[in-house]
Amino acid sequence: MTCVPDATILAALERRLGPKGYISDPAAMAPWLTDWRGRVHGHTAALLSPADVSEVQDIVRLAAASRVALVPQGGNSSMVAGATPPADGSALLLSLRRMKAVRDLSADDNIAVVEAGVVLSDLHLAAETIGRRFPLSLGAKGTATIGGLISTNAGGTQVLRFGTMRALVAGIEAVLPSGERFDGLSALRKDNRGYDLRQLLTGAEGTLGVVTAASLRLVPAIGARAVAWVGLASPHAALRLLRRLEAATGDAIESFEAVPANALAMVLRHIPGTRAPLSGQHDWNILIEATAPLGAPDPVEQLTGLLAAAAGEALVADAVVASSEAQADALWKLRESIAEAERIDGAAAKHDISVPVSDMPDFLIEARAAVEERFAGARVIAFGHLGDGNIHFNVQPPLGIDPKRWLEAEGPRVNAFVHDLVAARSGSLSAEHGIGQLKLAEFARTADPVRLGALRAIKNALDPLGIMNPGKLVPEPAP
Ligand code: 2HG
Ligand code: ZN
Repeated sequence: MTCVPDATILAALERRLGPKGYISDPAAMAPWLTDWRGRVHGHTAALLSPADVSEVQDIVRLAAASRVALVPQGGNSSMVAGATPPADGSALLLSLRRMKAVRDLSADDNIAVVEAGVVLSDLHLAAETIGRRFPLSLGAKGTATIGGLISTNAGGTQVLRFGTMRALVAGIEAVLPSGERFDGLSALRKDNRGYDLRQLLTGAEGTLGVVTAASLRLVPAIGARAVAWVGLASPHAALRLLRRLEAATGDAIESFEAVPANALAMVLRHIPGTRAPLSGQHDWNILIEATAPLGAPDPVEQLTGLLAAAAGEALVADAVVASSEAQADALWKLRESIAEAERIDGAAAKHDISVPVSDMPDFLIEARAAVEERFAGARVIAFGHLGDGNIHFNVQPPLGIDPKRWLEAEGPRVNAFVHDLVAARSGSLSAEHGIGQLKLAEFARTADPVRLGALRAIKNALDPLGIMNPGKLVPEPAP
């Protein structure tokens, strides 16, 4: 059990961190106390914003001595309220946003060493300055921070070729729950000294310590890219197209993102400046990005030819390949705005699920029909990372019904129904957003007890006082 922070620890923290690092003004804290979707509201006595690792160590030491819980936070764009403190004020919020130094960029090592508060789009720009690229990207790139991306093992729209954050973390610096600094920043390509602490801390959602910096893998800069928007009849046709494009282009295909007709319509309705890329309506749309290294032939011609051939065989109904960077950006905006458009559209039961890639087309058709039959009027918006077998299978309330009340009444049943369909295909109820607090109950309900037991054993070994982000990721054993 942790303790509510008392006046003694608050005064000690205020002394140590000074006015920039210790914030207790409710108005200044307010934006960081509600999750991105506005579903969960937290409360805290203070927002701690350390400037360097030694300040993080002192915060953790003081918290451990008083058994006060800490909730680490980056850009506050968690989809599962993983960085929102509890409503009872029992935890302190630990923001890493002031720690935003790019400590090193090495073209020889293909490595960037950056602090946890660096925003993803700033890392993209920093890598460009040495002719390299950081290949992970997602809609929230302007706010998501490296610490948060690591702590949630973020995915995004470029995972197909380079993997999730896990594959890109070459080294980590973290403050462990004891207050000790773990220096694992050395970006060794080979290192077999047993359990990999870098990987343990990646995806740990701040429950095993505070990630303060990381060494991240860079890849060669892009010479040119081809971005296409394809209309087709089914997810089965889409998957066949993906495999055909991969076979023809080697590893040039970096993104293969599915956008059903209803998701596209929602973006066009809510996001200013967007317009439909194809003249007709298609049940399914795919956003494809293919890249070529510097000096290699432009991929536009090859992708155009491959899509024309696929259209000749009726695999593709219609397609457009962007003829300028501005057009390519406009196509990407359609895909990257879905989450924002859905947020504007209203509350939904969100499911970030994965099944084996080859099962996903059947799952999409069958699960949608099953949900719509079981929950009359419910509307399924299922979009995302088809090439990774990861779809955001979101369920909107029936029209004409108070959405909040419907979700309160039916949400838990909808979640269980969808997650059981996923489990029947040996899938995961969290492909990329993590467990946080919003998936905790369903994780506890559906997870193999062996997995839960191992998770709890690791958590207890590293954080015996339970001060690191309690109530997230690791379900409590049933009483
Ligand atoms: C995406 O792929 C994000 O756009 C958000 O992971 C998904 O809002 C969602 O459900
Ligand atoms: Zn996603």
